[in-house]
Amino acid sequence: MSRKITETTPKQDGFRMPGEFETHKGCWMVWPERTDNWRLGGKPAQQAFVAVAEAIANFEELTMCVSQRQFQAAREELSDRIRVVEMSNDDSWMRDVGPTFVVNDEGEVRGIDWRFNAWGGLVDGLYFPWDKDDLVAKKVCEIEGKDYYSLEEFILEGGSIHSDGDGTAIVTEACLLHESRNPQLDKAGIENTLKEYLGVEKVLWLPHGIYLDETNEHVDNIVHYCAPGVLVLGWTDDESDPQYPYSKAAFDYLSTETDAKGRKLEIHKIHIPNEVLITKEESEGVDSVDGTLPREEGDRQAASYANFYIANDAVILPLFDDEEYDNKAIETLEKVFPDREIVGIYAREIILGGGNIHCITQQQPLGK
Ligand code: KQY
Repeated sequence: MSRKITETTPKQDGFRMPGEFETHKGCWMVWPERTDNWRLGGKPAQQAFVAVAEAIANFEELTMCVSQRQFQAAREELSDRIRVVEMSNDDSWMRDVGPTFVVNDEGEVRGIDWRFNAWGGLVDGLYFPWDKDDLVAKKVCEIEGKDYYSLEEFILEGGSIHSDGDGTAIVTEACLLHESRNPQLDKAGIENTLKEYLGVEKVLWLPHGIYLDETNEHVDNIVHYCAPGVLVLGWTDDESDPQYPYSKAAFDYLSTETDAKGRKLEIHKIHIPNEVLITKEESEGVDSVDGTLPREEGDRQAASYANFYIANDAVILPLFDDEEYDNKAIETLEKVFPDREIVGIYAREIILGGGNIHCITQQQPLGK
């Protein structure tokens, strides 16, 4: 049985969002099949999702949510250790549509069901409608028997927040203050909601995320908390790249800030890959549909190595077949995570859909 909680907040009840680096019970994903977002009927993306799911399943439980239409195909493609459950959906971004899990000191786990509007609703959302996706968080909590906090009015995607599990959250102004999310609230109102629901005392506000990120620049594409006080930051040395002022502003801000516990932040720069541009063939493989963001030949993708997933004992890292930067990203993460295996997955087919490995996964903490 799951109970929907509307009268209290996680902070009032003694819950906090743990860091992704804390121990997981498992991970949730959704199977990709939208032909107006994924090329060739979703087949290449499905293979990339299988690679991610199997890599994660080496370290923790993995549940794949699949529409009725694709259930049998997904079941065939995935190994038996992966649980496959039927769930209607509008697309496959579990980070954003799934619950944000919170824990208390006794190890009880609850979910948060934010409102979801497909990254901007009727202002600049990425597809219409999104009603099935808006039910995913609640359904995951029901399946797991977890009580969940339900926000009827507050729009938020999981990829737009990171928590250090120790009192600090990090977000971008570009996304959280965008008119398409919560225009009824000012910055202080948004910050207060984050503090109440994530159980944090301090919110760090980066001005921007990754250039051309169609989510209005989610924080999970530019930085990643690796431990309390330790972050990786998507970076470029090329001052003529439009990404440069975004990353430089983030670096300058983080260099002078402290977290909720008064720590100075340890920042590890991780260079973005060379430009990833949609090819003619890739563009032609995507159905063109009114109301869905087009995927045109030559469009630059918001590719970043910061969009990795921290699993139990491993980091699942997107790679781009980039001779200059793939190995450097691996080396940086080997230093930052000496006790975890760094598992690289060729992720071009995922970034072509508008996100990466972190965006398609959602961890469920172990609790007790
Ligand atoms: O979190 C994300 N990066 C999701 C992006 C959605 C893209 C839809 N085309």
